[in-house]
Amino acid sequence: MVQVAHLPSGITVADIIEIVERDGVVIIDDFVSSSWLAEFNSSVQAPIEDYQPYDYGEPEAMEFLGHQTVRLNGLISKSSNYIELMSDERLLGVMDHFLAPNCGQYRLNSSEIIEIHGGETAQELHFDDMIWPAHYWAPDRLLQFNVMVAGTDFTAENGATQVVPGSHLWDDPERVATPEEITQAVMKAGSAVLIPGKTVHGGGANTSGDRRRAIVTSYVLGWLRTQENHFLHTNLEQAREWPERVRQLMGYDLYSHYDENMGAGPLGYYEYRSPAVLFE
Ligand SMILES: O=C(O)CCC(=O)C(=O)O
Ligand SMILES: [Fe+2]
Repeated sequence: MVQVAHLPSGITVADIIEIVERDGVVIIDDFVSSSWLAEFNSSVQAPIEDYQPYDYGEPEAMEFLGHQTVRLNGLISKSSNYIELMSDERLLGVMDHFLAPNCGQYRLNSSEIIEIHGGETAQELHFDDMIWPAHYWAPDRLLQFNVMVAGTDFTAENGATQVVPGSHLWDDPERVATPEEITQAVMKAGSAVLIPGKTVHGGGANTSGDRRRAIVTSYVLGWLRTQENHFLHTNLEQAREWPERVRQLMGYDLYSHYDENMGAGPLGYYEYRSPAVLFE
């Protein structure tokens, strides 16, 4: 049976890259410490309990985003230790390899809680790059890269992400995975599954009733619009407290990148200058 490879937490960035290039997915066991996870989980518990189910409008959107699934954004404003996760050196090393060649400066695409509750059905299998037309213009260029840390154990019964190893290399965007090609990212709380934007995946069905919490961090090419509007989830006072690298990842900077293969920018002006002037 097809399975997702597991790597231990002390692994090098080069080893992570090798497996992601081969399989299009990898799990890193014990990616965050239990103390980090306990602190994060306690910070987001209240917003999760306050969550009001939202009518996303179209039935297809409801089906995709889930009828029994809590979805929240803006994690940097919900938990003070989220900064450590989004700027984790191992993750940035992986993004330097997979995203930087297509942009120069990648940034945070979205930060999400996806908590699947009992009775949720399996999400339609998909790949995340499909949301930008640029995927169809240049299908071989990676646009986005998703990292899901397990906030609770991910089990086959509580909705562990379904994933199709090898699908990142498929030529045919219409190809449908056979049941034998699909597996699940079963992992312990604190582990992480890495899923780049061309790999076919989807949330699993929750038949156990135990909540399945994912802490999602995704990165995107710096010249694409981010899925989450970070500027509405944060403000300048908060941004002044962040390290410069975090401000850049959050989009409080000027995007500008020119080399012999690619030019893009400047994008994201503040009064014709870099937003960096606000932090001097
Ligand atoms: O919750 C999951 O396991 C995956 C969710 C997902 O892929 C998505 O919403 O795009
Ligand atoms: Fe997805």
